[in-house]
Amino acid sequence: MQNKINEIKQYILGKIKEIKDLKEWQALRVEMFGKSGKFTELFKLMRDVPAEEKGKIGQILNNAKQEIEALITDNERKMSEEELNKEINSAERIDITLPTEKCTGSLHPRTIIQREIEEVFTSMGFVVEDGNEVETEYNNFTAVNVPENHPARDMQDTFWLDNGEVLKTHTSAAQNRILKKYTPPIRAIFPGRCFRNEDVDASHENTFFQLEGVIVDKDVSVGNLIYFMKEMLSKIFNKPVEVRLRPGFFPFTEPSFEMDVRCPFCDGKGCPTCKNGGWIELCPCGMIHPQVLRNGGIDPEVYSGCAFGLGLDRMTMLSTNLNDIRELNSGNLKLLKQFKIK
Ligand code: FA5
Repeated sequence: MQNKINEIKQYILGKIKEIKDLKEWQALRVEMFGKSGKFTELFKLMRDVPAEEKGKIGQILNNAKQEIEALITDNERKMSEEELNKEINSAERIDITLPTEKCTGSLHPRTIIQREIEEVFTSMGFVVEDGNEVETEYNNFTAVNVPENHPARDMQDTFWLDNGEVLKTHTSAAQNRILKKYTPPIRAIFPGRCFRNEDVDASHENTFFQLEGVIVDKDVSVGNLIYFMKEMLSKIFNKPVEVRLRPGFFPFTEPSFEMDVRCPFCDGKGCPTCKNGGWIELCPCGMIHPQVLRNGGIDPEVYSGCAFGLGLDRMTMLSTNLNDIRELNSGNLKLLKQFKIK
């Protein structure tokens, strides 16, 4: 393994002498950390390393990954600055005095909520990532600890493509890519469209949106999760909110929780929105399972993490007082026109 790591380092040292532009640095990142990248393959080999050597080799591998990622990121930044400067100084000019077409649309209410949440999290140091809608079975299930034949797959039956890929059932499908892309400390949120083979009703759609978040660092605890969620909700609802955790189950978090928020509309006294219970079930969450960290090339002996998966349609319904999720996908202009860009 050590030899293989050295070989890759030598290869990179040779390669970087030839790199001329941003595209080539980006290609090198994919070559190293992409789906069948040289490093990705090395991480797969970790499963064959004898247990007593796993810690040491894992550390060496992680160090090498961090070193190379930093080198690539640094150069990508420099190159993109250079390319931007070139473009600014080039003869290409946009005539900003040209008249534009009159724009009469408004943002979809879900987009407005998504952007508000993104703004709150970015102000707390999170990056916003994108996920694929068509995903590999590995990323959607296996990487997040839902192996073949696990009963949790039944709860997320989805649409399978002929090539064996799936329409992603949850934003957690992006976790593995994100854990591999960044070196801890990681703070990322990733909104996206999800699909499930569901019986559609007022609160369930076959196509819906989630917004997921992960935090990975040394000594991350449930306290971090509660802090960030309370901050976000207080800003969205414009007042301090109270949350509570109940035990839950997800194969990719251990322990797992369901987070409820004290009803912001009646302050917990009971109203139609909280069905008189005083609490609204808001988002599942938990501490990232060590196996999920390992699958993402992160050593769970050194780092811990927490994750949450917010239903974006649910948040939109809450903040607009809509009581039927189907309205959000209906294209009903009478409804959608009521929401304007803030
Ligand atoms: C999940 O999808 C987990 N991946 C969330 C998670 C992430 C847990 C990270 C722990 C850590 P769940 O199936 O409960 O969990 O969906 C999360 C949210 O998505 C739900 O609370 C709900 O708001 C929304 N959701 C799920 N299914 C649907 C559906 N069919 N229609 C509309 N919203 C849905």
